Amino acid sequence: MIQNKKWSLENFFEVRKEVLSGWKTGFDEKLNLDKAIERLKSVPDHKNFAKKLADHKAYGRTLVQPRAGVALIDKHIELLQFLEAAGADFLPSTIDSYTRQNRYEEVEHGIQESKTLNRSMLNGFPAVNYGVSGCMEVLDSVNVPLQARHGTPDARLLSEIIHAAGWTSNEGGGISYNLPYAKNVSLEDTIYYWQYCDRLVGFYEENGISINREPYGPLTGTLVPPCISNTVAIIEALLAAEQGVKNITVGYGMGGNIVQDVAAMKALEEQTNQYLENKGYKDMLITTVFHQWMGGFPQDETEATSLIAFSSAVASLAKATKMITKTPLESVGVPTKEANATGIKTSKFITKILKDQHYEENEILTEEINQIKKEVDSLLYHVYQLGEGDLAVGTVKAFEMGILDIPFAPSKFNQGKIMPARDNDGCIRILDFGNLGLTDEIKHFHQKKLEERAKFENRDVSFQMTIDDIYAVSNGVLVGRGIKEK
Ligand code: 8ZB
Repeated sequence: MIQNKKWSLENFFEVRKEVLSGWKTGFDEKLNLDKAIERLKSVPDHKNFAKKLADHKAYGRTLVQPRAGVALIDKHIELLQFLEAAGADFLPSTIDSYTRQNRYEEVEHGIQESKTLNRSMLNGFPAVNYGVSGCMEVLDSVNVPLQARHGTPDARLLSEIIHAAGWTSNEGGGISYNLPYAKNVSLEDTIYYWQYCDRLVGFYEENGISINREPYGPLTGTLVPPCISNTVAIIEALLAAEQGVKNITVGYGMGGNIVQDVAAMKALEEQTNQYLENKGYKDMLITTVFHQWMGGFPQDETEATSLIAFSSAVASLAKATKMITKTPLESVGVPTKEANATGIKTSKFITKILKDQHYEENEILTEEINQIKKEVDSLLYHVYQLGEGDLAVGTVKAFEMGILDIPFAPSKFNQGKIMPARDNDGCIRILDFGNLGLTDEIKHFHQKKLEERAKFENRDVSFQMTIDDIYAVSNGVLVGRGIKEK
């Protein structure tokens, strides 16, 4: 059984041999760790992801970062330079889906096909096939920090390659890059794979190099109750810290009710720090990331841009350190570079305007913060109980039993029994608790909130509310009332 215990270097190096044999670029001499340390030390501070986050934590303006990635390296560099010029504070390289599934032969075909057709036949940048040298070239072509963003259950080789190339941030985690992305990969396996990725970062930290890690906050991006996503983020932060990670950005996907979103961000930051401290992890630097609306987008490009602006206002008022931007083409698919730039500019304009403002404390906000914290405490209490004190054991058992449960996740290692719905103010609540580890008091609170809505809409609390809510925002309303709004 997997345990939440820091890997010895000996064990890490043993597994590393096997990891580097996973594809031909894994044999690169640039993956020699002395060389990788040298390379990482040569990255200037303004291109170090962890340092830029640390510098801006107290600055006030929420920093913006898009998603972006194409198959051909020249085109990818062109794309990133274009987005940097549009104002991106951080750059990504969104990794293609074949790489995410370690299918490097198919990636090779995709690259060749893209060359022949002169357009990207992959939905992201295939970092593993380009190897350390290719990834170095990308970093050397831009002037802001670079992060790999993906959705990879086993990202060990990918992580080795990007960090050795000088990329100073990696997104993902054993839960958040498994349950929302895969069907058949066990949680025990992915926690193990991500312990490796975190131990690699821990190794670099021990050698004086600061690298940022970012658990993927929004999970399935569809009506995820804040207590679920915050709990997963805190677990992944704790698992990472155990392996020696020091600089962590915890994330949250916008829900749509302003009070609940601000409350979720505050609760997330405070409880992440609190749990890390309680478990004895020292010298941690915690920042936050707010994801612009992750659910269905309106097709109309101007409406989509409005939603991006609204998301930006909430992120700014919540004082998120960073925000991931969407584009006016979200409902279509992978965006053009122009649409991507529009997302960045729209977002950045709002974050600059709102730099000196924040959402004032008030009674409703405080209540919502306390509510979320209570729920997270209840879930984490059960996780630690199940693991008899071990977080990794507890997490595996909790998902097995549905004590932790992510709505709408495809994985068979997730029960998928819970059902969310909005209350009358648009806050995301829980309609069906499945087997969630929540107290009766918490359950009553959610039931009461949903009954208020049912009464207002003159219908029963039911799964139909969930369905109506899923489609609401793309139709220009937050709460799916089951009627056509004027
Ligand atoms: C879970 C994240 C989904 C979001 C965007 C989607 C969606 C995926 C790319 C991309 C720009 C890419 N996304 N791949 N955006 N370039 N290669 O991630 O549109 O918003």
